[in-house]
Amino acid sequence: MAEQRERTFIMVKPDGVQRGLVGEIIQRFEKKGFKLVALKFTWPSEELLQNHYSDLASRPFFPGLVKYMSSGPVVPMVWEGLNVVKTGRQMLGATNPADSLPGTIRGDLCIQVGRNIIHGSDSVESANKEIGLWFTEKEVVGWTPAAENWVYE
Ligand code: DAT
Ligand code: MG
Repeated sequence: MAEQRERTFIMVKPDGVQRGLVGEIIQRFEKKGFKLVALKFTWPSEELLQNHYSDLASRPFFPGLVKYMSSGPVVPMVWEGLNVVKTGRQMLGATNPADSLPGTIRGDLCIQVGRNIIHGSDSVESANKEIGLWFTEKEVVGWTPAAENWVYE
């Protein structure tokens, strides 16, 4: 079914990598039942991040955001599944960890908005833009997990 092939762009930010939280974050999406279809480890340029966050270019925190995001390696990923964009955002928690509920990634693992460890697309349109920005078509891999029929009825 096409709805099960919705995709979202998730990225462990430099603080998440530096703090050794990559495995924990991947595990949450894996355990939920979502399917990993792309992943890399890369130190992004300021230019890529300016493009990634172009919607926020006029905000006062934009220069600091780009500096923080380009301060070290990140782990961009693409996850696939039913309602994965919306559910992924719920799994991340609110933008400001002070407002993120316990049980969410930000609610459990970080404290300040400027060090909130993870990015997740906010709509299917942003997901498509972000996936195209960070991955080539070939890097996004179509496959069928052995457990698929135990995740979806
Ligand atoms: P989100 O990452 O939840 O989609 P966003 O797209 O509004 O949130 O902002 C992108 C990132 O910018 C966010 O993860 C952290 C940073 N940011 C947002 N609002 C901020 C603020 N008021 N002060 C500092 N950093 C902020
Ligand atoms: Mg956003």
